[in-house]
Amino acid sequence: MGGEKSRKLAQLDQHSQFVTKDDRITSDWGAKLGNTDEWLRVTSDHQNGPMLLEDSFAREKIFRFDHERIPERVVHARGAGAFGNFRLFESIEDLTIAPVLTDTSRETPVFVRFSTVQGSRGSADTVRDVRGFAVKFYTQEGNWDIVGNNIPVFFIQDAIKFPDVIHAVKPEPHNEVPQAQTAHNNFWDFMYMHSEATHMFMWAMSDRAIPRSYRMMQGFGVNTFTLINREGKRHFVKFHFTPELGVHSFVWDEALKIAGQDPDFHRKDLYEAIENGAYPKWKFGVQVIPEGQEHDFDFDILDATKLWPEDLVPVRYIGELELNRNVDEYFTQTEQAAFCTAHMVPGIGHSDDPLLQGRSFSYFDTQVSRLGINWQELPINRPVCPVMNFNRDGQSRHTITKGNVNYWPNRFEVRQPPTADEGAYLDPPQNVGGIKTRAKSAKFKEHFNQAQLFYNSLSEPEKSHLASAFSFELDHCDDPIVYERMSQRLVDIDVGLAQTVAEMVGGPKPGTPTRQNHGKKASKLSQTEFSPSKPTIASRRVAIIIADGFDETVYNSVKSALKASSALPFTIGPRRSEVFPAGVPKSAGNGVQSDHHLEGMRSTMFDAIFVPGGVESIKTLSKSGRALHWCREAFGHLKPIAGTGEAVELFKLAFALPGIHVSTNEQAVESYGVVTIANVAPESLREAVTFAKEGVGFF
Ligand code: HDD
Repeated sequence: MGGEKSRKLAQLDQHSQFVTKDDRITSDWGAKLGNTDEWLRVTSDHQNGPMLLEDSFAREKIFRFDHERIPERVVHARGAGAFGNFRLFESIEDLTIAPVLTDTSRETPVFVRFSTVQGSRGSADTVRDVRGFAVKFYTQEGNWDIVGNNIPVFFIQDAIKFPDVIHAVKPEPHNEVPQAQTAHNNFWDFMYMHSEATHMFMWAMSDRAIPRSYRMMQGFGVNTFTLINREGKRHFVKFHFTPELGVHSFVWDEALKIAGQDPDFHRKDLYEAIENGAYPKWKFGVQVIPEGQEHDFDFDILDATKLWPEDLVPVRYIGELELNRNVDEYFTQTEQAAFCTAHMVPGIGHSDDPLLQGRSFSYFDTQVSRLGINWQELPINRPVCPVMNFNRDGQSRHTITKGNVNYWPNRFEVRQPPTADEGAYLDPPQNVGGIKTRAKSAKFKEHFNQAQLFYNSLSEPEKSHLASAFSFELDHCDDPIVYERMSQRLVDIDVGLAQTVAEMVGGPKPGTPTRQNHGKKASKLSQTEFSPSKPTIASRRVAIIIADGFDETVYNSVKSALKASSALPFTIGPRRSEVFPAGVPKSAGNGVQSDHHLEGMRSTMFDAIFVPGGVESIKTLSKSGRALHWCREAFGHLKPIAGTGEAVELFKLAFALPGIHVSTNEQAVESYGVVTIANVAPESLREAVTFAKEGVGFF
């Protein structure tokens, strides 16, 4: 981030309080308190008397505690946020007058909040769900919010359906079950009854809904916005964020287990990466369609259940988003952060996308219920430019505005509306005609073409994961009408998929499709197309498993090689106290302090496993069911596994599977992601790390 504080961070400092040793406890009205541990009461040596209502210090403490919670977000309640910067490397002044998108000398401070949609505030991070990707740009012309997701389309076309889709996905009303899951009757009932959701549920069943990290997912504005240039010409636009680290997912078994083992996995991953200086970055791009060409497509460009295929409308990458600072306090910063799709700055505008227009009402309204009418005055939400108007008063108003008028026009001509030259927001004239009715244009009625396009464009492993996801989800639906109908619905996407799922979930043999698969594919829909520009294991977590008698030379060289590649090595031993290498007496100070023990952590917390040799160490690990499980589970989750020397024997035991080869000499052998070197030479160690880095599935 450099030494200099962004405008936003400097502004937040004005509202921050630092806790120091010199502080003394006071009441909220500032009076110093000598005892905050005992309620004032009538007492003697022999008897405890009643507590006194008079103790307003005690009452204040309890009263404040009683009111600590605010309503959680009705959707996207579970989330994590961080600060960063947006840098523009190419001006798009041909399209917009917004300096955030034209001034390449600027750095715009941002706050980004990632979230899951369905679960409540305390739910697990790794559930199958869409992820929110909300970006607040604190521009010098006002706050600009892109309130997006990691999936480019949405379940519904019209905002009026939002309460229905959210009621259907949230826990069922009679018993408030299940928490943070799509795997239940009501969700799939709605998906069937509402065929416009077909495209989106294909994405939601794909690997996109179980991201490895917030840092490894795309962000999309989803809705269609407009850009307005100096001539007042409008272009339709979609916003894209593409992660530098590539797009990666868990496998489902892993996501399920982590949800129990470490419900804060994504939150911690983001925090840890930023603390370690592995600042996540995304390229920022726009897809643009000039006004006048909006009818040239076989879908309506204002329909949020459709994407704009990149083969038709390429993404123009113009900037970069970097997150580089964790929040200081979760509540005041992440929980009180409030986004709104209506927050736009001059040069950026709405479109007639019927989802977007409804959203812009909803966000404003929900913030009032969560945070009160003066929510935009909260430090995290305040713009870095002046806010001047005659909106006044309301609960918890902070700003003291001096002067004796609070209306416009006024005789003093204070706070006049700015001219266009002074940077006023532009509403370019738009020709609007039609019939007032509750209907949308004809192209909104087509719901299957892009669902097929998405499915056809996936790689074979992605397709197979998708079939497994449907099989899992519909297995959790116990109302036959739900899984039977859904099995049939899939026929209209792909007959093979429908057959596999119907068989797994006990649906009827799928009938004839009402439409054939058009067979078309598009680029940039499969996540396999988003490999990092530079392959890297930076910020990846690698477990080094040891027991007493491990090979210290190998351990040290692999650990330092991993560190040199900016990976995060963790030593896992049979206990968290010292573990002793071969050839040293077991006395304090001779060993290695492990970071965790084999029972305290599981393979699911790591991206890769390395096991150094050592006769005694491998003997112990080979007898440990848990150690063997670590290796097998990591293998099952398709993780790179490497071992040297005697570790080859451990792997032979763990992976007694046909087709897995382990090395018997000094050559590194890679078989199904397992890298082994039996007779290790120091130079091959470097090779092992390089091997893992360049070839064996870290990316
Ligand atoms: Fe929404 C929150 C993303 C449709 C109503 N939404 C919310 C958040 C994200 C999205 C990322 C969390 C923001 C944060 O971190 O505080 N929502 C989307 C996307 C949509 C979408 C990408 C489709 C393109 N949303 C949508 C509709 C409506 C809402 C159609 C209502 C008509 N969304 C809300 C809300 C929330 C919200 C109820 C809950 C908390 C909040 O706004 O601040 O107003």
